[in-house]
Amino acid sequence: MSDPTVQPVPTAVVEQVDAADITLSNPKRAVIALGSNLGNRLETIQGAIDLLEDTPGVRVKAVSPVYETEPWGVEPGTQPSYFNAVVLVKTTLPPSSLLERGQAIEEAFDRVREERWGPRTIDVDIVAYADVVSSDPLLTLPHPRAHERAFVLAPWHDVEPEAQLPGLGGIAELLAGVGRTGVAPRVDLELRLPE
Ligand code: A4P
Ligand code: MG
Repeated sequence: MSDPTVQPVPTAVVEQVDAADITLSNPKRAVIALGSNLGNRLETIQGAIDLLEDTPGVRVKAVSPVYETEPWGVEPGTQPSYFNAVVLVKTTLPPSSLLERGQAIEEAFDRVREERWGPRTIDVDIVAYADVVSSDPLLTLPHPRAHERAFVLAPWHDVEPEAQLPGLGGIAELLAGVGRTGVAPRVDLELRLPE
């Protein structure tokens, strides 16, 4: 007779682990840069963070301080200053879906694309996804200009000082190389980690 204290082993559950389960139990880390220079910049960046957290398969793990930064890539004095921040996420979404979600969040804040590097309510850039390196113009990883931008490196460094940009080295060294000109922490302002 069988021993009633021995529980049956749920073999079916063990055997049914498939590729989707493996992805779900193996989230990747990604670094997302947020920038805004139109409208209520702080509120918009917080709204984008909250929408990221609301995304199935995305968890926001860290939110950087806010920096006020001089517009990069345009004539001085022709655009309002930016607020920039960086968030660290864990995600089960593949890079392409994370990009799509970022673009949907830009749409939600009525982002208008009229010119490259034009002013915007919100820009959602994927700075890095795990250690993926890709030159695909639709999603270049790491972001092709992140390593030369203090407005990405400074807030990222605050939340993850030991981080590396895949293929490009430590962000502390990269930040030391570019310097902090035009990038000032707004210690009077704070972004929240979604609950
Ligand atoms: N794309 C390719 N790789 C990526 C990636 N890693 N993350 C493609 C996000 N998008 C990526 O982007 C254009 C296309 O880039 C997308 O369709 C996507 O498939 P966009 O957001 O439509 O246009 P954009 O942002 O005007 O162009 P671009 O070249 O991405 O601009 P950047 O480099 O993002 O620069 N100054 C300050 N102080 N702070 C800023 O935040 N941002 C910019 C925008 C310029 N100056 C700034 C700031
Ligand atoms: Mg962009």
